[in-house]
Formats: sequence, C-alpha cells, structure tokens
Amino acid sequence: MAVQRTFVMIKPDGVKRGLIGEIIARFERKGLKIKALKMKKLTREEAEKLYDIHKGKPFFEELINFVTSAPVVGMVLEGDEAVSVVRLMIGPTDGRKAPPGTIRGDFALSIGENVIHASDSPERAEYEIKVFFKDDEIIDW
Ligand code: RTP
Ligand code: MG
Repeated sequence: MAVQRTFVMIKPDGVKRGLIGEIIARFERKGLKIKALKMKKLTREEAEKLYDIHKGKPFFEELINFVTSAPVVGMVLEGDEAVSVVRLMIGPTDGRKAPPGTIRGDFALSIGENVIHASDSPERAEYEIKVFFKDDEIIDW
C-alpha cells in the first residue's frame, strides 16, 4: 500500500458555478482524507508557479488569466495511490472527451475551463502543496 498526498484545486469556473460541495463530496465518499482546505484568490505569481511547466505554451497566458480571475479552492488529499486515483476521478483535460462519471466528464465542456486541477505525480504534488499552503495549514490527523 502506497499512501500518497495530492494537490487538488477547484478552478474559478467550478467555484462560480457552485460546484465546491459536489466536488468535495465525491472525494470524501471515495475515502480520501482531507488534510488541508482553503479558498483563495491566486496572485499572478502563485498561478505562474503552479503552472510553471506550461510557461511558453500557447495557452499559458489564457490559463494564468483564467485561474486568477476569481477564487479557487485548494485541498490536500491523502490516501492509497491518491495521485492516480484522483486523476482518474477528474478525467482527461478536455471536458468534451472526458467520460461521464468523471468530474470533468460530468461538469466541463471545454479544454481550458475544465473545473478542476490535480497533480500528475507525487513530486509535483509536494511542489504544488508548497505553493498553495503554509506548513501549519496542513493538519496531521
Ligand atoms: P491540470 O494541470 O489543470 O490538472 O490539467 P491537466 O493536467 O489535465 O492538463 P495540462 O496539460 O496540465 O494543462 C493545464 C491546464 O491548462 C489549460 N489548457 N488549455 N487551450 C488549451 O489547449 C489548453 N490546454 C490546456 C487547462 O485548464 C488545463 O487543465
Ligand atoms: Mg497538469
């Protein structure tokens, strides 16, 4: 059993559409443990750090403008194989191609405004958690 932590962020479209509760409920029902939870409006610097791997890509500016346009809700989720489990639950990037039953498949119809972000590796998760949370905001329980 490999217990992992992952970072999840409900994007501005998810917050504005009132999907916070629906999304958190899915992770709770799955059995993932919420170790940290916070709403905030990302600064440009924070957004650029979170998405540093996409710097230089054609969609980068649009992505940074989008994720800083309204509040987001970030969380640290812990559980067995949490990184891949959560990626499966959110579905592929393009909401039009994401299977029904996944979060993007059920709630997104776009590749850019796709409701939610999740880390794609344990190493990225630790990096992204540090960008979003202070150490004392993560609860050991
Ligand atoms: P995320 O990082 O947000 O969890 O999404 P992902 O791994 O499924 O997709 P990634 O390739 O990392 O892209 C990051 C986010 O950039 C926006 N995007 N727009 N217009 C486009 O072609 C395009 N491609 C990506 C999306 O918001 C995507 O989630
Ligand atoms: Mg990604």
